[in-house]
Amino acid sequence: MESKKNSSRRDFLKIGATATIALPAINLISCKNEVPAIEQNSYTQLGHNRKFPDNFVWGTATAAYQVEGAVNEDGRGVSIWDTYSKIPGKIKNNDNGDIACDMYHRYKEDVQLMKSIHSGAYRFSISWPRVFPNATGTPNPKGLDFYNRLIDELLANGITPYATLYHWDLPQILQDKYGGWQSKETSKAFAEYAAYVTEKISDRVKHFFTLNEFYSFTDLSYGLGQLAPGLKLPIKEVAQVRNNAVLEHGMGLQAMRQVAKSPLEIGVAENIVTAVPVIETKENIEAAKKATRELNAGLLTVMMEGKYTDNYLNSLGPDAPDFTMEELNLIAGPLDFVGINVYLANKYVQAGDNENGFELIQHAKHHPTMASPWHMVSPESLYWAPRLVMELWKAKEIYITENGCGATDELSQEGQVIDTDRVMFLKNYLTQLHRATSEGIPVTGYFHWSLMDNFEWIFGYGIRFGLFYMDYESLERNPKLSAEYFKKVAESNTLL
Ligand code: GBH
Repeated sequence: MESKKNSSRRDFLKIGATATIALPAINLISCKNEVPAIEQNSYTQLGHNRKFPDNFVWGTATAAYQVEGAVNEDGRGVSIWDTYSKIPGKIKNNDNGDIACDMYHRYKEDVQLMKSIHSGAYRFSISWPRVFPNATGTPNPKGLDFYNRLIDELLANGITPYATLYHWDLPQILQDKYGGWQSKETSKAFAEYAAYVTEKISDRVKHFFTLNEFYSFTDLSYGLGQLAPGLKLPIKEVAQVRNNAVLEHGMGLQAMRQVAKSPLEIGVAENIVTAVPVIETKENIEAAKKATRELNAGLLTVMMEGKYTDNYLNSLGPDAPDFTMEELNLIAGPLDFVGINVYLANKYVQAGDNENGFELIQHAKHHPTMASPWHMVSPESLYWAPRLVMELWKAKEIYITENGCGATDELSQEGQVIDTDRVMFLKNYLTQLHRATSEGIPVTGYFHWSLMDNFEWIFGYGIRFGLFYMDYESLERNPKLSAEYFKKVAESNTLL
């Protein structure tokens, strides 16, 4: 018989077969409203339409090195992140991705987690050194098999796979032989790998991202020394690394189209430098547009326009990269959509009485941040980033390929994670996304970063980005309150 105590608990979050968390009797959390009740909430009464467009894609995202673990299994080669994370002092607590979430073995359970929160799409990345342990040459069939199993499992559960071909885990051999992205040899190798994977999986996967976050794996990795391989090269070399990275994207794109089994949708997943008008006047909006173009000149702008801006080349002067017209044409190969990772307003902007027509404004000293020190709270970024991409480059289809926040979540003794910070974050950011879609800005889908807590690069396992809490000892996954929030939004396709 159910004890009185249990039956008085007013709610259970039923998320997946493995995870049911009981909520306390007190009315702390309003998750009782079933979906139809949404129609009666105060916003609809006020006449606001809180629906997202029909067929809006609600998904979750992860990346290979951050979740898979199994780094020495089935013939996987070494990546620069294996090497870098083993250098003492580089990663908080000297954590590494050897085990991570062990998704390599637990992917079936994880697909059920997705299903349980109505994540209708899943953005994952393919580990290049799993598929080609030596970067090129003879593929390792067991490596690709893992992705075949994962894709089949997703499709069997009605979840659309979105594959990213590169999320920073460069085969170490390319770093050793050519200095990684310092050489166009790496761009060529990527095209070979991208074509191979596309040929093998494009019978089932229709959406691809070439590379994730150019700025991170170029500037932050080769210029500022923060991410693997941790180099601090002079600006001329960094500008060349950027050029090689966008070239790699272009070469990959071309190679992928040639081998595709059916028409594919291919795009990028770029952490656009987001400029937000500090006060939304006409002049400041115009300024934010100009700033967006210049702040992304070496990466997204050249991919969209097929040329570097005059400002970019002039400001680099003798440090400008070597490139040819033919390369520029490849770099600007047509995309089916633009994917942007949006976490924050990197810069606030106002109109400026200067040559550029804009001024960048520093964030105030105590501008609030989420748990990651870089993560300035700025929900308007999720409106302005897609709006300016649409206005600047006439993008017809835009995906938010990542958005989310880190927190120092804790599992209570009752097995709950009440992450009010993440729920607050999501409500505010999604309000701005809704503003965008209701104005007709063509955002097709939203991928939450991340499905579950994982290896947060140099921050190790200390900062958690998941909708599911990971117990790194038992590898048990537990839904957080934010998982419930995501689920309700996704299943009703409505802002809550
Ligand atoms: C994304 O990067 C990544 O694609 C993803 O893998 C990652 O887990 C997720 O976001 C959360 O971070 O503190 O000055 O060294 C988001 C963009 C670029 C933000 C690198 C953090 C480090 C800044 N990131 N940046 S710093």
